[in-house]
Amino acid sequence: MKAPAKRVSLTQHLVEEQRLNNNVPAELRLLIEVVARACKSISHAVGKGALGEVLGSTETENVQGEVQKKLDVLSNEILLEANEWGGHLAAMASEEMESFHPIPNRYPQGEYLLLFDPLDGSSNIDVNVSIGTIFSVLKAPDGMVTVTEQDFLQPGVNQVAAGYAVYGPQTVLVLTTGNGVNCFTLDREMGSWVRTQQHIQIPAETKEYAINASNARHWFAPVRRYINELNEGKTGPRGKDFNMRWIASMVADVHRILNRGGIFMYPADARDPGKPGKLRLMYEANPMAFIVEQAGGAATNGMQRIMEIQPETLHQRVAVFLGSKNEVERVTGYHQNA
Ligand code: P6P
Repeated sequence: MKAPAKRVSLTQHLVEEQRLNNNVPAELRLLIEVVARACKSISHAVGKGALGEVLGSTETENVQGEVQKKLDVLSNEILLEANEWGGHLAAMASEEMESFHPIPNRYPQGEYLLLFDPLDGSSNIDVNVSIGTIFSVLKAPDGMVTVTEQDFLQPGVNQVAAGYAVYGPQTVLVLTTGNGVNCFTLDREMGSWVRTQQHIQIPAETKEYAINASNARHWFAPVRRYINELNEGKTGPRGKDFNMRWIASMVADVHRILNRGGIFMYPADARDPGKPGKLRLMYEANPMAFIVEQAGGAATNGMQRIMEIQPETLHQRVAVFLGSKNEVERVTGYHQNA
């Protein structure tokens, strides 16, 4: 009888990464393991649903002016409490908090900055559709003593790690530390993350696209041209039919694209010409761009690589086109040549 494949845990994977690529020093390994443990706790809370009295909204709004779901607040608290004491972080920033969260004086300050969207896709919580956590890791600037917001404002190419968890039919954790993308599935019986996919590669070609089509009348010309060509299918310039998916949960849409190709788009549009898009650069677009590029895909704001954008504010928004390289390059070309 064939012996079962050896299961590799997240910890073993991180130790192997350090040995092979010297890109996961002990403090970073601790950081990633603490975040992964916090995602297990969030998955547990999410999984309770109505039984856990965690559904529904609070009476508060976050810095984005969005009504906070109870699970938004709980997930944020889980990540803050899990990461405060370990000595690996200098500070944290979250979609749910206006300013960054310094490590309390009673704990040692580390050399990393952690940014996260604690629960992405909140509008799906109460209807039992996949949601998730997105995180990005930067190194604090050399010589930094007291953290300021400016220390967070680094381009995405400076990320040393990025990942997301999807709380869906399975709970999975997708992670890059700069040497490819791996996926871990939560073994709920053992409470451990088990590596289930190695070096994921996004197909360069695809027949699937993701965009909120209800905004079509607001799109600018390059997006209208690109989507119209997809919708013309075999009879149009693309010469093949395309399919559309929109889960309204970035983690779920990106996970599908990572596994079978596709392009995810949240463009700027005429509703608010001064607003470059809905998604946030520092803790949604940058980590997802890092993961997608490490998986052989591409990620732009329509004009340039997302990871080369120099941030100006912690919660700034950005247009997002990411996924299968050939499609992202095509729609980016339409913008650049508009
Ligand atoms: P819309 C969730 O609120 C989110 O930030 C992303 O996860 C998702 O892709 C997008 O917004 C959905 O936006 O406008 O379609 O509801």
